[in-house]
Amino acid sequence: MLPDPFKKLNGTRISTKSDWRCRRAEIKDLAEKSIYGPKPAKPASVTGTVSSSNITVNVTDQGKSSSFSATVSLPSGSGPFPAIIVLGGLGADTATIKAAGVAIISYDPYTVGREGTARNNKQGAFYSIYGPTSSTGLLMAWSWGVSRIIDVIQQSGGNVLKADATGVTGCSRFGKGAIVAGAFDQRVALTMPIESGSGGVPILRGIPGENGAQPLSSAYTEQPWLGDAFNSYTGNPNALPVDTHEVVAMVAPRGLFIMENPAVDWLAAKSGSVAALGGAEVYKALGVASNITYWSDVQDGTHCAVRPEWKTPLQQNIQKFLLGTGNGSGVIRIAPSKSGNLASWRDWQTPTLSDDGGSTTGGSTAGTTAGTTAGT
Ligand code: MCU
Repeated sequence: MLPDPFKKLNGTRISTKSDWRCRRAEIKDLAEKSIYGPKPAKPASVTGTVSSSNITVNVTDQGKSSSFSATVSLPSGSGPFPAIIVLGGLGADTATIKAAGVAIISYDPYTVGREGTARNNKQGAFYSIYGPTSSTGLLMAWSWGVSRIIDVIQQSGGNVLKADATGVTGCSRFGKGAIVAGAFDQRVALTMPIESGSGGVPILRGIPGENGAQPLSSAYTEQPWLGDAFNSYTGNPNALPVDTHEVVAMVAPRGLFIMENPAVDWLAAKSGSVAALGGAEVYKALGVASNITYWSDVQDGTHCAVRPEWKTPLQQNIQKFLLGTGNGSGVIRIAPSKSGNLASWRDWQTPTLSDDGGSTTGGSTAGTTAGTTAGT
């Protein structure tokens, strides 16, 4: 059974919308401790520059420094522009994004957390500061890099890129990074993981029972994506104090567009649908069901293909959460071949949360940056 996202550690269930902020902080803590490893608090110093072609980031924390950069590609027209941070360059429909008037920030996550290293010798700009034996996995290191890019954009004065309209996307291993980046920084206005597979959106409890899905032990060992602490759960995800439906829910009330591929069993789209449906219950309880879209009903089975089915929902999500020009409703469109059943995974029901004047549930992009995880 999936943990009850509405039940606090003290055993009581939340009753108001603004209670979600406290519960989200609990989920954040549990997810760091058991799945991803800790995300350090905002560093002592972050500096950098934003130009029409480049973003530089310099970080100092705990007496150590490191730097990385990302490239910028502006759409036509005059700025400042919203921007989408594309992790790793795979799968993103950059033509549609730019045609919508949104800049692309091409971010190479490997500069911040390299692959191909042993767990006790992690490398990259994150580990130069927090140490090669840090227990934090690459996905969280990559997400820390996203947060530092947003720090620099916010400090830049907003002439080139808008400070309050940043999205994040990526496919495959970078889809795993995209959901973590959006869940762990409340300043991300639109989160769009693509075909993220095991260790990404799909419920961890569902993967052992899903035909052909990448086993948890494989996701743990293939690269140090997940935190070292996840080692004790690869054979027993039922012991986890959280699951990814709650990571999905951490994005609420902000924009979330999950894309999955039903043709490749390895990608665990059935467990992905359960994570989305479970997380959508939190969106519903907060009164923002229309802010989450899940779409796995696609024709082309090529991993990380740019797909025609996703073009319109991509445009609608951009309009609603980055441009502030649209109010499209969310869509849940699950491929029949990879359709999970939330009812068989939960023994909790979704409460009616009362309004209490809290700011946790801001409708689109406005008002959603407040939260205990902002800026970390
Ligand atoms: C879905 O993401 C991964 C998958 O977890 C790996 O097993 C496989 O090697 O690579 C996928 C990927 O990142 O493809 C680009």
